[in-house]
Amino acid sequence: MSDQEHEGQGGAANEIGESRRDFLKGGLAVGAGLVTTAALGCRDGTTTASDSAPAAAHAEVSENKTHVPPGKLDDYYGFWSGGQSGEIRILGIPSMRELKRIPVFNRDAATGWGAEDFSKQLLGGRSSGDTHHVHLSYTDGTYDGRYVFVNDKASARLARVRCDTMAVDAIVDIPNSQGTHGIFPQRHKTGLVLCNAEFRTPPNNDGRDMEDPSKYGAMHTAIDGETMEVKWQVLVESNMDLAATDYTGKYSFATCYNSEGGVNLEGMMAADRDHLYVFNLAAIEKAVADGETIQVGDSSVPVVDARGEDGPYVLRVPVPKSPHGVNIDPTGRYAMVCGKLSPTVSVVDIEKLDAAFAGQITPRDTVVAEPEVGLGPLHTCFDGRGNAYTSIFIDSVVTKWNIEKAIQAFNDETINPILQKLDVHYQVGHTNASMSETKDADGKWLIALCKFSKDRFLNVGPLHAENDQLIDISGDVMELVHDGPAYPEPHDAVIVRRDLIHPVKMTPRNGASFEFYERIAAEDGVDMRQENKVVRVGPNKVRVYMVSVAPVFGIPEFKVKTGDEVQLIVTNLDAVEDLSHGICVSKHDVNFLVNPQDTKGMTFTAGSPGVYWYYCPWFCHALHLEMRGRMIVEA
Ligand code: RUQ
Ligand code: CUA
Repeated sequence: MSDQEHEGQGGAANEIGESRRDFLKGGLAVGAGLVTTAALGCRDGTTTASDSAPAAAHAEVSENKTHVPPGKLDDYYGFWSGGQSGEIRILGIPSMRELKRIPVFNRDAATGWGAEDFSKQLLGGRSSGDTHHVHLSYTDGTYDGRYVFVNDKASARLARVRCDTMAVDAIVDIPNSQGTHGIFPQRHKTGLVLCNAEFRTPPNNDGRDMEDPSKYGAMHTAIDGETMEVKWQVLVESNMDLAATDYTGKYSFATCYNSEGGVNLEGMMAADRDHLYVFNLAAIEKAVADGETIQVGDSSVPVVDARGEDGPYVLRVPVPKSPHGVNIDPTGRYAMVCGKLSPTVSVVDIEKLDAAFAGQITPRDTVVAEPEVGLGPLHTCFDGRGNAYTSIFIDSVVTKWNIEKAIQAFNDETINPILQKLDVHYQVGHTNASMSETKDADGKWLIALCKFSKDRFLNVGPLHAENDQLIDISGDVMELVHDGPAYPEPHDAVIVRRDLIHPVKMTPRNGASFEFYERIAAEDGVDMRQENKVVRVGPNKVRVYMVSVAPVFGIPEFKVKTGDEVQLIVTNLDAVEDLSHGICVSKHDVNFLVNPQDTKGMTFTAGSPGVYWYYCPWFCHALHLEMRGRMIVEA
């Protein structure tokens, strides 16, 4: 047996697991040691689940529970962020089969996204992104199946995916912001999507105040989920991490892990307390309506300046240092703020926030529980039965705890709210449960998005798969049922009941992409569904309109001149489910997908004189290989 095989077996794997924990714990301790280790105090980090059954016992269970027989459908859609890939992925749950990738901020060769003209215009010349948080639009506290929203941390953008076509239809640049990280839509209706800037910058970031970080700030931005317009921003003094909204439309939330305003690690970890920002949306919108705003940069977006002290717009609820996730329980009553550098979750009673805003109680009085859940708590999700599940990064466990008991335990140390700790493999970031972010949390499945997989899969070189582990939470104890290797790096995921999502099978000829091509065709007086036409629109500019019906393109050959800018616009007239075509022009870096009833296009420069075959790259027909034509480039 090779060394590698040894690592896959129980004993060796555990040793390696422990050493990784120790390694990561060490890193954190060094950081924390700069100021204090008190916040990390109570656990040594080696305490992990004893409740979990040995790995071998799981194998059988796993097959039964996640196996979806051939031809059968999953019960849930999982929407996964794709992290550095800049995309969104759709998985079926519980099978964990990957069903689709939706290109968002990335250039995708399979579909042409990012090079195809509509998407290229949306991306504004950029070809990468960093997606973290995927959330669906809501009505009345549950998913309404209309949109998916996702952030781009790299370029401070928000994108929207239409759930009927599962394609992006809008991308907005967020002004005055860097590191857009936490986002969350309102839950009472498809209202605002709130977006947090994680990086502090000079508000007017034009060369002023660069050397004076005390003047830096960060924006909490409200974008209208229907129009995708940036409505307003609130300027706060400290950076913001994760976001959440309540269930009534009254508040939004942001965790703040750098209330110190530090610009290096030491500075960011100096204070033992940071806070949860609570934004009073009605007060902010009144200030915007009354013009009590400031001008920042050259953006026309109204900015409410809420830096410094608590006031009508923002409340700062003190929580232990460097909080990360904030999640609202399905009853809408509690906000769970994960400690990250503190082994606790602070439970904020949302019903007490009005009194705190009115100054009748202190902001800290809204904290009604602070259970100790393990070392490095990051995110919390719910089963709809009064229990919470917190991902614990350093301990590599998911901790299940009872919310009511945690509240009782706040005043009675004899009560233990912790129900179970389950080992995950390894270093879990986000965790989420089926319908957990809605009032319909159903407590069936939980996903643990582990950042490291090491010995869990065949070694494929230095870059390992992530390990998205599926856990059955329908019973009294959590049971690990599946290891899901994933290309890096899903940050967050939501699990949505399948009856809430209604994708179409044929592209509806409406919406932003369709209108984009319609406008162009209207200029040339062309009916894209009827005509095959080559139009010279300028001395060096040609538009080629082509329809496709399996297995032929409407134009078997067309002529252009070397150096011409050619815009090739193809309409797929097939009205047959799954009958996608595409077009690839040899040696011109042109290759894009056209789904049934859709229109897509790409612009390129005609190369040196010669014959260039174009062909359909999607297997569409018995005569698919014959589906091609010639572009003749003349001198
Ligand atoms: S963050 S691992 Cu980008 Cu969602 Cu917490
Ligand atoms: Cu059309 Cu292959």
